[in-house]
Amino acid sequence: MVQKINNKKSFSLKFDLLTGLSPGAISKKRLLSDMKGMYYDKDAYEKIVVEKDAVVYEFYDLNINPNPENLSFGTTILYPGKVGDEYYMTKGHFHDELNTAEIYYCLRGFGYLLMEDQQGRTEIQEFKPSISVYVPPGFAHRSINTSNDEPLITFFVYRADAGHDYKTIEEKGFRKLIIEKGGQPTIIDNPKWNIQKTRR
Ligand code: M6P
Ligand code: ZN
Repeated sequence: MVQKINNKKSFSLKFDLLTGLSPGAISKKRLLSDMKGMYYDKDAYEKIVVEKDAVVYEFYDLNINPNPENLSFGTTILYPGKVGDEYYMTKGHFHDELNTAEIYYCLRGFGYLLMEDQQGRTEIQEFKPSISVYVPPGFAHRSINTSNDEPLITFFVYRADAGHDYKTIEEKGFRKLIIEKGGQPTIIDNPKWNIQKTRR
């Protein structure tokens, strides 16, 4: 287990502006096979995942001590691609500490941050280079890469004890999806939004 970074010592860490990768840390990778059930077009998913279990995104968890006075940060590199007409995206999550915010800063690429609170309110902000996005406390959040040929690279910061609650999103998904329609990113209602299960 990598030793948790304590609060006591400063440190610097490079994140490459073009690739988002850090020579000083090991990224966590999410492959297509980690995204089962996350895409609305199940047939397209089943077909593509057996052809090539591609890396959809990778991100850094620096193992910062999860206490409220600490901040966790890093980059997410979301690669270009689609499952059917749905763009590559992160899984999306609420925070275990629900009322904690998150900040994103887009270094490269184009896409959106899809957000949804427990009352079903949806907020969507555009990512493009130099844009920062504020995720209010209480909102689940998912990055979506709408470029066909370059990664969406964002830098994120959140309270180190926030934690990640994937359950609600894995069970129900987001109410809205962003798909490619007529060659353009298009927001649609999620045809598979699952209202049977209890909320978190
Ligand atoms: C962002 C941050 C991380 C998150 C990562 C991957 O970079 O919000 O906390 O882990 O995206 O997204 P997810 O956890 O939803 O797979
Ligand atoms: Zn988060």
